[in-house]
Amino acid sequence: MTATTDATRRRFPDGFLFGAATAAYQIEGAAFEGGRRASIWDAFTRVPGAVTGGDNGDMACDHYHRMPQDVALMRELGLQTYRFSTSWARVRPDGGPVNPAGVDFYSRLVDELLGAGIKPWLTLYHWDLPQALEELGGWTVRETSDRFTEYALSLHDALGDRVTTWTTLNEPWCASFLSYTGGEHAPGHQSVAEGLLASHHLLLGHGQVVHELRARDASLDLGLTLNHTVADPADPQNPADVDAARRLDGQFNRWFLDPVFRGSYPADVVEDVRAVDAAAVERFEAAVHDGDLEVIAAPIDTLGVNYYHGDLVSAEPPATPPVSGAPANARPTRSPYPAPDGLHSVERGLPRTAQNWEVQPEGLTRLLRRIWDDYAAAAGTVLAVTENGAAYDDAVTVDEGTGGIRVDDADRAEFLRAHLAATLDAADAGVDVRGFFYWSLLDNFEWAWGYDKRFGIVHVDYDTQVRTVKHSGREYSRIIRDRAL
Ligand code: PNW
Repeated sequence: MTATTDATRRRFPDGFLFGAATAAYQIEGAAFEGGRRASIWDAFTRVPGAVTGGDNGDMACDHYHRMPQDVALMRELGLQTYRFSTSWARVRPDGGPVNPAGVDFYSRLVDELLGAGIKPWLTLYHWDLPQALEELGGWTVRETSDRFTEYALSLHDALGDRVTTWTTLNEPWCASFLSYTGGEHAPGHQSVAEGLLASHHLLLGHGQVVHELRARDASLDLGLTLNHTVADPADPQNPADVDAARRLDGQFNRWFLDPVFRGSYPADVVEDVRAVDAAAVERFEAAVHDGDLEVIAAPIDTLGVNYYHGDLVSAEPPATPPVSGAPANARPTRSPYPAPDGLHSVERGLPRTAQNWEVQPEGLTRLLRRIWDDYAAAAGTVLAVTENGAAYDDAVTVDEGTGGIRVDDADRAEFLRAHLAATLDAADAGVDVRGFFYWSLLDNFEWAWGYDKRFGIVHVDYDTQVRTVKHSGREYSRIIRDRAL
């Protein structure tokens, strides 16, 4: 028996939704089946040194062929909602005409979920741009925003009668700066100007889709998901460190929050970037047409908040730099920040995950409170934690009794519990946060880290495709059943 009694347990608010998240390229496999064509990730995974182990998503978790069993597993876990993404390269291969087989897969997924009593939470863009569109300039060109809108509308044609929650973009910071400036993600470019242009065209596509879907059906729950950091100055008394924290917060958080909620890019960040690359800012400013920011600032119902960890930053390089949280792949990358000078991470002795990401649950409480106070409350937008999770080197043992395997991931269960508590702390402080999605349901293709890093509450054996619920999955199930910590 545990010491916790019913009276001391913390309950989640009525209506709070518990879920898990995945993304198409990370789990589906069947990369060239059912009419699907190449996405930028199919191309990028073939670039030598881009992904740990040379891994790719050709097979991944084979979810495309195992979807009904995977939904049955979600029902067994007691998930109330499932956040998944649709693959643009499956639905409109090459960015062109609709592929009926691709749409049909998502239609069957939605029916399967509804049949299991699980609410579908659909994300339109989780990074798998059709390679044919990349060859026309990808997100650096404005036309891609229009192609994105057509793609969204074709999915709404097919699923709009059954799917009510639509997220346009997952983490546009990753899809722009990590991909077109840092080069760590597809398409692997390393240009300040391209990162800026991509961020604008992603946001423009988001705004256009919100306008179009709203016009079709005013009852839809529309929004986007951003990833955030919590930037703290190493020495709060040192103005240079305080300024470094401002610049990191600006380039990571406010670059996306300000246009969506306030209809303008943060002027201080524009000037920071201009100081290091004036030509890039000129190209960006020319790409922002009159009226774009009104489109981008279309009111949204739900903001998805993805949180993994914060950053302690100093203006000067610290004596002992912390271990990097990026994969040590052979292909060189650069900083994803357009103005990276004087931004140095400082070690603060927090526990770390297998990716060297810090474990910092209280950061989630502060983040939710800050977004609520500074942006969402005034706009009438509610929040949901659309991703939070951790990679650990899971110890797999054979269960003598069943002959199956066991994964006793106490570290991940503790991570989950601590972040659920942090979410409740924010709710107690008055933040309207309506749900939590663990990342991820399944171990899967972890982008530049390949299959080397496992985030799942369900273990996947990549040789046999056998799924095994981990200890953390059983713990999550219990929490969902009790609606309490
Ligand atoms: C997010 N970074 O990705 C994504 O939405 C998921 O697809 C992914 O699997 C999950 O977090 C875990 O990584 C990120 O380098 C990938 O800062 C990399 C970074 C941030 C988010």
